[in-house]
Amino acid sequence: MYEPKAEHKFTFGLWTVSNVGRDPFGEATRATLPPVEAVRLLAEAGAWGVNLHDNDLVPIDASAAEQARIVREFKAALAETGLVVPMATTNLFSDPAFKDGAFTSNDAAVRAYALQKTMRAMDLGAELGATTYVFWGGREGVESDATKDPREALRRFREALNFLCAYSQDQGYGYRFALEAKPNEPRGDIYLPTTGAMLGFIATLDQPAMVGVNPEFAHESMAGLNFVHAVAQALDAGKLFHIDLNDQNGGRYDQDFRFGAHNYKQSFFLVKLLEDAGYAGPRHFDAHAYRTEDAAGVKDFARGCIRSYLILAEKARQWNADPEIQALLAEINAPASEGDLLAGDYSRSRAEALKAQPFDRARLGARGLGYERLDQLVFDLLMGAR
Ligand code: GCO
Ligand code: MN
Ligand code: MN
Repeated sequence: MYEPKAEHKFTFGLWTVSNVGRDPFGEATRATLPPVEAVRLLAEAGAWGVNLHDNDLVPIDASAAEQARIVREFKAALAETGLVVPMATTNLFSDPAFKDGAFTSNDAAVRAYALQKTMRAMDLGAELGATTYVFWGGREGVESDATKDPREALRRFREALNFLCAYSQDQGYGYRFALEAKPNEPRGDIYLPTTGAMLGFIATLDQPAMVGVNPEFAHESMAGLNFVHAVAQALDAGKLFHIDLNDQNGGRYDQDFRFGAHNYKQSFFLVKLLEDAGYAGPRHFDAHAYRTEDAAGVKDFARGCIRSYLILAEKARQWNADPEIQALLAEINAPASEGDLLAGDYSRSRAEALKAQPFDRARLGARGLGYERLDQLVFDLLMGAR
């Protein structure tokens, strides 16, 4: 019942299962997992695909010959396991060159290097078959606004994306870009901190149709926002090109927990939203195992992400088929006793009729909505008491 299928498009970043458990206070707790082994682990865990930053696969200082060998071995592992690479991205945050940003750095040479590194990473991604290219501007921010004019930063970021859209077209790569927002960490403040901000920014680009978003559960949660609403807005705008699934306990450090680890209820409504909307893109997990885990725990983590999603998808099906729940929903959305006053487009006569319509305000305000009963049914359903 909870078997992953290709149609679910479950993917993981190479960096997720290869995370060695290092944090700002402590060293690695696990051995580095070579990319080829990560692919095998993901295949065993039931993944459909694997995504990567350029340097997850090819070290930043690798020679051309080393790159060729690494890519050859990686492709062999993909062929052996059947995994695909639907998404690629650039590491524009680890190297000290990017300490003050990549595309928004004050240093024009850093900005140029960021463009070069991204074009090369796009070449690599295209070679591996990726069709989505993610932009997460982890270092695109400040600790102090004394250091950078935020309007100038937006202008620089826009110029870089316009250039790279044109590069993708010029090369015939057919990429769709997906912008990933995060409010902070590693910078004190990161520009364009939410999915909503990204959606507004996309409209200012040369080729907005090529660009969408990659919302992440943890990131919207860190900003204190409702992730389900952010994803709904992206869907509504036709811009949900990719999604980063994980979990997070409120506005803490970026926890990147296993999907379903913390927010059962929001995760349920998220899965229900994606399933009901017929979202056809990859269901990508951007999370990592607790620092306490060894290699076996990492596999438990990957299996857990997939299993939690599938269990919640099954719960969403139950919700949609439950007569009591559906009756309550029908009641909530029942037509007004005055008849359908909202049908049709604007016309002067409709406006006049609506202005003249008497409303029993007291009755509207006094009516109980039954939401307590409905919301308790969510709990009952999720806890298996239904
Ligand atoms: C983070 C981000 C990253 C990005 C990744 C791909 O908070 O570290 O979520 O994991 O998703 O760099 O762009
Ligand atoms: Mn993250
Ligand atoms: Mn992410």
